[in-house]
Amino acid sequence: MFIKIRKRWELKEHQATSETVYINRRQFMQKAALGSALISTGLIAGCEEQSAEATTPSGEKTLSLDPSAQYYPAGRNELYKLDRALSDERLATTYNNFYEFGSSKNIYQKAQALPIRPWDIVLDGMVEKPLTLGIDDLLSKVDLEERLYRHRCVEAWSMAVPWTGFPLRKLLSLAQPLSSARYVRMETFNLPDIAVGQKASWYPWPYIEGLTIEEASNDLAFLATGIYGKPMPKQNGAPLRLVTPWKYGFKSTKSIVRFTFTDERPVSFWEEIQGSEYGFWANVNPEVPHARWSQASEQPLGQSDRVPTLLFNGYAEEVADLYKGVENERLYT
Ligand SMILES: Nc1nc2c(c(=O)[nH]1)N[C@H]1C(S)=C(S)[C@@H](COP(=O)(O)O)O[C@H]1N2
Ligand SMILES: [Mo]
Repeated sequence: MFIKIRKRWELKEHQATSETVYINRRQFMQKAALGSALISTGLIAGCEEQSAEATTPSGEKTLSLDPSAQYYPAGRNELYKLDRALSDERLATTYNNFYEFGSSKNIYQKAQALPIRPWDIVLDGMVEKPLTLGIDDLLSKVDLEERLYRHRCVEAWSMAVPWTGFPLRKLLSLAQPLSSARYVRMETFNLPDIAVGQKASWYPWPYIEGLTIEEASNDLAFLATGIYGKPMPKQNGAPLRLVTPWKYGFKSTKSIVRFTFTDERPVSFWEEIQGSEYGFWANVNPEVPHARWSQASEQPLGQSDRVPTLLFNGYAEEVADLYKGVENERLYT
């Protein structure tokens, strides 16, 4: 029996607000029943201290198994500067949101079940050239770079991390989108036999998110394949995850399998669950509170003091122009 000793930097779950409080009582009871079933079969992780470097059941290190290890570390693009210290690597890779593996933050062990090879990515919809390509093929076609970005979860915790990846538009251009396409819709895997959270049928799986073509073409919109100079850990969205640092973290779709070009605004996972609280645009704004909490400040992982939240999470100069002409929409939820 291991007793977990909480470090000073660890956030207790109740100190960060949760996206899931909306769940109605019936769903909650189902969830509670599922939760206690998992506890009684010993499947709930988190009673012991674990290394961030994951190990497979046979004891091999997952990171050394990643066939893309040769690309890391990639050179840093110095254009992307931080106003704060980087978050601790262990925290950023063990305090996660990845509902496919459960709604607690401590899903990193369960996420190790995700098979990340072979991994095909489909580009379809309103394109000149629909295509499917494997992640290793994709990696051989792009130049990886490292960028230091802030990340702000709608729950009001934040981090600052070094992502490795490439601009989203580099991938999208491979499919030659039609000029009539206005949005790109992103989809995560759907593997309920592997991802225990996807057995929860009250969620609208698979996880869906969307951006306008203009947002997706912005320099900041990044597809990350790694973090901290290494291939992406599964819990952070291996092998390919979106990073849009001016938006709340739920926009940054993990473990993407499909990009679909469309002229209809995609309805995202969280929007479908609770559209009054989670909208399409979801740009960070300290002055627009969430329906159930303030967004004025945030709790950086590993820090005891909260810090003020910045408009567009500090990226206004890069992205504010994207929202000219749509000022009347709910841009900040
Ligand atoms: N597929 C998928 N992507 C997801 C989520 C998720 O539950 N499933 N959670 C989102 C939320 S709310 C946040 S804050 C970030 C968390 O990324 P991290 O765990 O790497 O910090 O992932 C986002 N992407
Ligand atoms: Mo989030």
